[in-house]
Amino acid sequence: MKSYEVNFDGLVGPTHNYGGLSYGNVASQSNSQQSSNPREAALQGLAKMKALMEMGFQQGVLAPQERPDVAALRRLGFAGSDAQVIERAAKDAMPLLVASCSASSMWVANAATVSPSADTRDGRVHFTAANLNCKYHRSIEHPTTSRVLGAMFADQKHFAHHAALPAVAQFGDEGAANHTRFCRDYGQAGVEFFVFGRSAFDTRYPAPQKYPARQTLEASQAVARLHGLSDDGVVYAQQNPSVIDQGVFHNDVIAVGNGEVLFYHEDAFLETDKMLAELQAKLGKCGGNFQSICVPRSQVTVEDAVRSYLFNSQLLSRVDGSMLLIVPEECRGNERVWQYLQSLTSSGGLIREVKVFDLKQSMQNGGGPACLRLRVALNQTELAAVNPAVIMTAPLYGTLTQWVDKHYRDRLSENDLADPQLLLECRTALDELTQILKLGAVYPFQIN
Ligand code: SUG
Repeated sequence: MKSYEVNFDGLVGPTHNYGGLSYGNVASQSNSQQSSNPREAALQGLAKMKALMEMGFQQGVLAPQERPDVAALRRLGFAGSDAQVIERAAKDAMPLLVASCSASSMWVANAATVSPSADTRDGRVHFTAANLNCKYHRSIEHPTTSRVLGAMFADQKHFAHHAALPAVAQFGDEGAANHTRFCRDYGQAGVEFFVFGRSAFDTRYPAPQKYPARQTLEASQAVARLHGLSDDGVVYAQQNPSVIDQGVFHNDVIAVGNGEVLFYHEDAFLETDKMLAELQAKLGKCGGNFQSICVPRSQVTVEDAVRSYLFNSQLLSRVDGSMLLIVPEECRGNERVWQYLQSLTSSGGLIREVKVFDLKQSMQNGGGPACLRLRVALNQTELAAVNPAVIMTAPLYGTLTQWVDKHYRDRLSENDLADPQLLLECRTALDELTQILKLGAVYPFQIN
């Protein structure tokens, strides 16, 4: 049976703004307080989805979340009507209002970890929503994430959903941003590669000194257990703590893999040789031929990687076996990175083409092409069981761009977040969206 890697991209929500909320994420901190353009952000994301669909890749869309999150503000003690809750938060605790308005769910690489059916004990596709508990504004995503994923992948015969791990730092889980799957074919058993930043319980593992390590070894292990992965089908590796301290807050800022290939920076991991040997041996047992492409620091520094987001690219397999890299415009703007990419594609290796996308609105918050997508490997039967309204088509693209044009503002600054009208605009837009994507009631304002 044919199998596919389907990319589900996060649709940018109407409150996209630069809140400076992510300590350790250089772009989020350096663009804090700038005014944003939510309409442009959403259209840039949709343009990428459309382009991939037109290139023949399977493409889906994942809905944004209800923001401002009034229910979250109520949990923090703000009371009264919805408008009063917002007004009081704006007056007494602006950082909490900003956090409750973040459109951060757009970076769906952090929504969940997904294991394809070929890897799991019960032969179903498993999803674990990420608790994202390192940052308050992201820790409030998982309940809605679970409802949205449940509405997209509803058939329990094929799909199993797990609630987020316990919401404590020891189980910090950032989802697929630290998870890569290697395989010969999407429908065959593969090797799931979990990268962690620190261990919560084992002091032998070093930890970064400056910025937080968001993913723990124990969280990765728990997800592997929940999904019923075999020991032979899993490799754990530690991210180099010194790159976390240079702004590599997720592994997908310094490495990307797909199929049999890992594309990574020389400084990305600890004990790299041991890790590569384990990947090679385990993928070999699945009939695969593991290959790695190491980008040397002499050609691209960690700083260049963080600025350009070279590794936050999408590595896509084409039918002829060659690979394509989807990179953000910032890679073209960095001379050394662009030179490296030119030499990579002309070297006769696996990666033959680079396509550049303008995702500046998202990039200014530290979210590149790979952050914006959640990969779900599905066979034909499973793909047919997915809610068809979330699969990208030319008509859906048209409907969604019209929806964005109708509902989104083209400028948003911190003061606008206190506008009670924004809440009404967002709810009207999202109510319409749940009808377009046939999700049913998934948002707190639709349920309570
Ligand atoms: O979690 N930025 C996100 C970016 C996530 C990128 N995802 C991956 N690398 N997979 C984060 O740091 C910034 C929000 C703000 O500052 O307004 C933010 O949440």
